[in-house]
Amino acid sequence: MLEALIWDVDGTLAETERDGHRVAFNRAFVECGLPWHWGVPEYGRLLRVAGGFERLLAYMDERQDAPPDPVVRERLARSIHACKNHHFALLVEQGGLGPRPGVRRLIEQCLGQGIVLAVATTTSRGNVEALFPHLFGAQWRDLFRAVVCAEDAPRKKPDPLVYNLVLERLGRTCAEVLAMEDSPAGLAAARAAGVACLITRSRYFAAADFAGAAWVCSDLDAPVSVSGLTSARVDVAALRAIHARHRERDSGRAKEGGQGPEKERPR
Ligand code: XBP
Ligand code: MG
Repeated sequence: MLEALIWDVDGTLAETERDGHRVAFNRAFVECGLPWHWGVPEYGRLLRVAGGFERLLAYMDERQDAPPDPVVRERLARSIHACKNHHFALLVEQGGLGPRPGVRRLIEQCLGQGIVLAVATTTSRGNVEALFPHLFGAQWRDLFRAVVCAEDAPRKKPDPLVYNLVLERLGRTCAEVLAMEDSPAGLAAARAAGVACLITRSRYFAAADFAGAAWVCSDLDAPVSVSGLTSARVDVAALRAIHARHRERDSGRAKEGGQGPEKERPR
């Protein structure tokens, strides 16, 4: 039985990467006096690394002009990252990073039908606190039973830590919840925690392979047809049907002893 929905943030609740974090990183490079710049395609490549701090370290590994000393490198990454998050908050204030289609509607429908909501994100807590008032209003904290961020879960996605912490705080088992994600790392983290995962493709992962997802769609306002249920968009009934079918398949695979990769679900 579906009891809770766990939301990823970046790319799932809002398209924050290309015009948010990426722009903020570039402004931080300028402010820190660094001749670095992340264009749209390069940032898409760097997004394979979850976590802005880890992404900076991975980038420095590629740069001849990065400090050779690992301690100096880490200190530099921390100061760039803090500066970046300051610029991200300013960008959020300027507007333009609104919720993705269907997000507000589905959140209201879930709350109205007793589905508990939570957040499992790799992003820094400060970014959630900057973004969420603009997505959900000043009372956003009332919407989510648990909000687990980078500071709570230092091992970033695809590590399942963030999902396991949310399950613990909700007091729920992995069989009772559904994750909403946009990236392969997010899908892998949810699946490693035993959680069924619905994918809403974000810009940077429009063509990614999401084998193992319970459902893949372009966004939450896309039609759903699953187990005899058809719906004009992803609503609570669709979530329940997607979750139930995935649990049946998961238990079926467990009985056969196989973990064979599933075919990606059609839109
Ligand atoms: C996506 C990430 C984050 C953001 C940047 O998080 O990987 O690192 O790109 O945020 P999500 P930070 O799990 O919400 O998709 O710089 O704070 O890490
Ligand atoms: Mg994401």
